[in-house]
Amino acid sequence: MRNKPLLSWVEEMAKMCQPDKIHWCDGSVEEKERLEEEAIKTGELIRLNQEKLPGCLFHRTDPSDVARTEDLTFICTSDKDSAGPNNNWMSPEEGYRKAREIFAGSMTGRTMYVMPFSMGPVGSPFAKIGVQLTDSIYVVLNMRIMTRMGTHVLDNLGEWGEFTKCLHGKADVNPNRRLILHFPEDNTIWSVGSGYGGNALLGKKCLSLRLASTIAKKEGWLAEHMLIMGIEDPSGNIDYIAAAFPSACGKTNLAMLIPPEGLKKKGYRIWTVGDDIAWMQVDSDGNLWAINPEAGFFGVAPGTNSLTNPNAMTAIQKDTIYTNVLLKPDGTVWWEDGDGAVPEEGIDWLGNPWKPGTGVQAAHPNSRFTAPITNCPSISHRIEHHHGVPISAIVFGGKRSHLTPLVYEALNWEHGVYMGAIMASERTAAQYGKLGEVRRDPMAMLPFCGYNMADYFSHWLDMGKKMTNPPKIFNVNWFKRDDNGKFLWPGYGENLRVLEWIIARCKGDVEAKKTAIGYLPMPESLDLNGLDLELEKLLEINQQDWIEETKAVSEFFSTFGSRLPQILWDEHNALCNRLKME
Ligand code: TSX
Ligand code: MN
Repeated sequence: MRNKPLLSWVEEMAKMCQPDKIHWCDGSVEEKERLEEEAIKTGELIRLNQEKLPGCLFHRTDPSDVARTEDLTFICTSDKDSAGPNNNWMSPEEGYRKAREIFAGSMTGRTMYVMPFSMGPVGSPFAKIGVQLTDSIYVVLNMRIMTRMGTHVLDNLGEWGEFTKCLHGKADVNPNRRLILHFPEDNTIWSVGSGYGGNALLGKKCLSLRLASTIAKKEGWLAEHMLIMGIEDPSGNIDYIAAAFPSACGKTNLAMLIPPEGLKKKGYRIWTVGDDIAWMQVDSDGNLWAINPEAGFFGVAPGTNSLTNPNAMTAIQKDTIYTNVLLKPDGTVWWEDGDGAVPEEGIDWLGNPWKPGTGVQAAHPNSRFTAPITNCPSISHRIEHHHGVPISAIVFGGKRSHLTPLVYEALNWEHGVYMGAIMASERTAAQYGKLGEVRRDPMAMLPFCGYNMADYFSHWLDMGKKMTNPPKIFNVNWFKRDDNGKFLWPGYGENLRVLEWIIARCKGDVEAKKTAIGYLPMPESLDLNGLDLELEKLLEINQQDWIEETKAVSEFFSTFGSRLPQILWDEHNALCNRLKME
């Protein structure tokens, strides 16, 4: 190890946390096996049935530590306004002081692990290096799946290479002594008091979205909460799309979509590049290129089954870490809306004996699997490409039971940015809050944009000017319902029919109908072979509903004050006028 700033930082952090030992992770299989043994001995991990689930492990988090804690997540910048109304803010001095009190001596009797990791293929011009310190073996084993981790990253870092300083400690896992702090001015993340994925795997939301979005604005690229997938057409050509949806809209399912029989026969195939995060840069060809900075899936288990996502089910049969699911007597796992019959008994996510029909959840609704992307049958062969994949279309979406049509296309880049900025989704029963309540979530980045979202919108507008061949922008809604509450669209694999239209639009192969909200498909240009559905309703635009929506958008935009780019207000007023003229 030759990187002196890294050595002195590790020394300084160890002085504060007081671990008994410091272990530099090399990322090897031997190291993984040693750590597994150790964690199994202490009960931190349970080895699952190795015949049925080879290489798989099981973990329960503390019951008070099962999800990201947005109220304890802060952006620590010298200037409060640069964090924006979309973030909690703390001054860097206060952040360091409060967290230092919790970190001080918190690793006594434990080992501090030093993990060098790369977000993106090691050595890629897109990639960023981080070093995470943690006192949790569970976190080390998860990071080993989710990132490229080990000695080869140190070699790439060299003597003076820059890295994000990521400090994580479980301390006493007390919600009152929990802080997730981002210091963009110091390229530093401090997370203490939680062992849960989104709070503790610092390469994911903290680095790859909150810090990276700030860096991306400075450097002129995009760090987005998007899946990336390739759509191979019958001629063998692959078009790539990047898509952003709020949580619980099936992003992972879409990224691993299996074509329905008719389109499979036509010759369509899907290639998964990523299911959560996209880093996108303009290349010298004037196109937007994207990589997935991650190396694994940290997916929600409940609802994942062989009908909703067969590729994910295959991916999690080996070398997977399961968190907060039901443990069956045979050493396998189960969750609500999973595969197989409801088990007759098991141990629930709280560690208590469980039987069906008692009204008790078997798995926590936010229970997870951590699986290497290389396990996924639909993995893209471009996953290690240093320049990523060229993006033909950007797709936004949300759960809207009535308002937005199945699909529509932006009139141009600025209008597309407006479409992303007004994104919203309805809450479902699984989530807290009022049922059916509409929640704004621009570009699905509300909890993940590391700076003032008004400036983020400006950045998106600027990015459009840098591209000679920008992706076309679309909005989809798989969740439109009829007056009886029945879904109008079958969803899942059938969504490929919509993606086929999107790609055809990108190529200029089909005409579309210009409406007040954007371009809509001509009914005959969608391949609906074998489907029996009410297309008019799916493509309907209700003028009165849209006028109501524009009022809600005005209110939302106003929360950003004068910092909101005028161009978005111009787009907004233009939409209002088009709606009045209909
Ligand atoms: O993930 C989903 N997708 C994307 C798939 C590629 N889900 C699951 C909910 C979000 C986690 C969906 N649910 C989708 C969808 O496209 N669509 C729906 C709604 C729906 C649910 C059940 C049916 C149809 C639509 N069942 C029948 O039509 C029989
Ligand atoms: Mn996500």
